[in-house]
Amino acid sequence: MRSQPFTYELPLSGGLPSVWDSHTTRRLSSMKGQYLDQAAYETMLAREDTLLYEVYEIKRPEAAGELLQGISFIHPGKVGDEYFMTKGHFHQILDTGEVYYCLSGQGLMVTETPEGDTQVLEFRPGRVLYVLPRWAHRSVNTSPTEDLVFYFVYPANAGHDYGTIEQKGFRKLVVERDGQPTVIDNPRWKPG
Ligand code: M6P
Ligand code: ZN
Repeated sequence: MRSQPFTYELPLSGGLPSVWDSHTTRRLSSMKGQYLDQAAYETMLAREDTLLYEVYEIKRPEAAGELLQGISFIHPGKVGDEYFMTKGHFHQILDTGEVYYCLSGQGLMVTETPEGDTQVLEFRPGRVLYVLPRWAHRSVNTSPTEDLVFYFVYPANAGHDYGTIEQKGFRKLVVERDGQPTVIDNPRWKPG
């Protein structure tokens, strides 16, 4: 791990960073129960365990004061009418935020608090999205053809809490309606 201040390149066009330490890939099989159209999910999975998104990260100690950063590529596609998206998470240390900088593509970020406030932010190249502490976040690629590519940075000790979202999902979903990305209430979301 680097022990001196360092630099690296992030292509503004959305290409690979010039350095990274870990490359995480997430496939359809890791999203069980997350997509609304379960039949479409099963049919698609039976055909192929499609690659949905990839994260390149610069390793840092998971210590207070350090910042974790990297670049994510969400590939284009849909499961039924619902666009490819990240699992989404709260931070384990709930009171920690995150900054995203969109490099290329188009998409939406679905966010919500444990109390049920929701907010959907739009990714555009050159736009910063600031996720407040306490807000769960999921990134959705709404382009039919292009990757959604963004840089992210968050406190290295924040951790990922996936459990709540895996069990309950997000309150809002992003689906295609009449050819347009549309935010709908998650019909399967239940309080408690
Ligand atoms: C962003 C960051 C990462 C996160 C990744 C994928 O790049 O928030 O910390 O891991 O998205 O999202 P998820 O972990 O929810 O699958
Ligand atoms: Zn996060």
